[in-house]
Amino acid sequence: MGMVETSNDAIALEDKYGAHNYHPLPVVLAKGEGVFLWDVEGKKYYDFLSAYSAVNQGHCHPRIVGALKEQAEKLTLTSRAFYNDALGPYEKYITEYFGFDKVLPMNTGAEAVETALKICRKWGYEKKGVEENEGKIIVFDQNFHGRTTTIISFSSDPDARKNFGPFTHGFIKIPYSDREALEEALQMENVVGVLIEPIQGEAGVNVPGAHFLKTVEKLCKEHNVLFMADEIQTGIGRTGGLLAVCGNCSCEGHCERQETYATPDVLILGKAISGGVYPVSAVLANNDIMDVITPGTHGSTFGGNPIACEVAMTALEVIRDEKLTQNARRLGELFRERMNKFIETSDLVTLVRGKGLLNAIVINDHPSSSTAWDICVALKENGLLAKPTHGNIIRFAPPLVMTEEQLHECCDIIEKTIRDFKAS
Ligand code: IF1
Repeated sequence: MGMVETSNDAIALEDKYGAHNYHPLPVVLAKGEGVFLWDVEGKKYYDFLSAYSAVNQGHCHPRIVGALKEQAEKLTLTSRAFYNDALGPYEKYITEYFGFDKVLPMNTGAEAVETALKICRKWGYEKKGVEENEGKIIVFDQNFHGRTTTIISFSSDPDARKNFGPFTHGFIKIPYSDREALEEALQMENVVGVLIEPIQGEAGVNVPGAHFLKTVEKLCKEHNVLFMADEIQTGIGRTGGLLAVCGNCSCEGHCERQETYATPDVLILGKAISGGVYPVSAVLANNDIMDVITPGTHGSTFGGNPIACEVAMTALEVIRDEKLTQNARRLGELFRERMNKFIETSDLVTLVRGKGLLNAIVINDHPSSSTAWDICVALKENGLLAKPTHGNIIRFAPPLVMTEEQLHECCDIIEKTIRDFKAS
């Protein structure tokens, strides 16, 4: 219904009728399956973005789409004015899956972050005894937590903030992965929480110091402050652990991460929690924190709807059944190994960094240059889709269902494209 004949038709329609809040790569996708995408003209691509880590389970995973279709023919939405038969089982499933007492179901990532901020403030006033409206939450430079007015109030990205004021007060911004700065900020009055991405995605896949997250956990405990982990992009197997922060990774037995495990007080999830099939997000916490939320203090029309519940349970089952966390860890190591070898021979790429299958390469050009973008256009011509984050950094994040053989083929494409690349 309403499909377009050509890619150019689609681009023209979006240009004329759609707000210009994005500058997409010039490719129009019409079909997705596993690690592959096809454009309107039928050209096939490897997906190396995974819709910013929402499609960890691969495009149109049959089990997840099946859950969507089955529930859609039964009951789609009741609102929370009434109970439904899907929400309770989902709440039990997801709280046991991640090891928390309770979940507050929402829809988008930003909504989940906003929910966590509200819970943290309310906890600060009602449990920690901070004076109402005086609560402060520590955040980090180069953070990305969404696009709502409160969230951009503590963004350090001028494009995200310009002319959207006035902003929400109560946030202290400090350098990422900086223990001294965190210790100093925690000396301040009325601090009620710390909000952190375990790896900063949009900032260019900034991986913190090995023990930094453990330090955040320890210092938050010492100062009776809530440690809130935004795992919307890093969670659900993406970084080679079930979560980037904490010990619930699904590798059997003791791996090298034991000593660096950190368990947050508040866990924020989104994106791949539904495998990219449906907007689902969630905030998890234990009873002593979540019980500040009482009837009428928070809500959402679609939050916890039956489709979201069935889709999310299936999407999380797939992560376990197909051992996608372990696959991400193994393939991530292979990818960085190949890229590091390639970097020795290329003066266009200076660095590869990341964890699991959330990686980025740094292009040896000024952040304001178009080189990273031009390389992504060349990659597209060669059948691989990726997009720069900031300026000269290209993020590489394929679906976690990728095979070793496919990964090597993608590395071949990336290396060939960059080797043949001539600055325009
Ligand atoms: C865009 C990237 C940006 C997120 C983390 C919360 C949210 C996101 C760690 C909000 C969303 C998306 C949003 C999208 C591009 C992408 C993104 F980091 F993933 F690349 F922008 F920074 N926390 N990230 O990554 O979730 O409300 O979008 O469901 O806004 O351009 P959302």
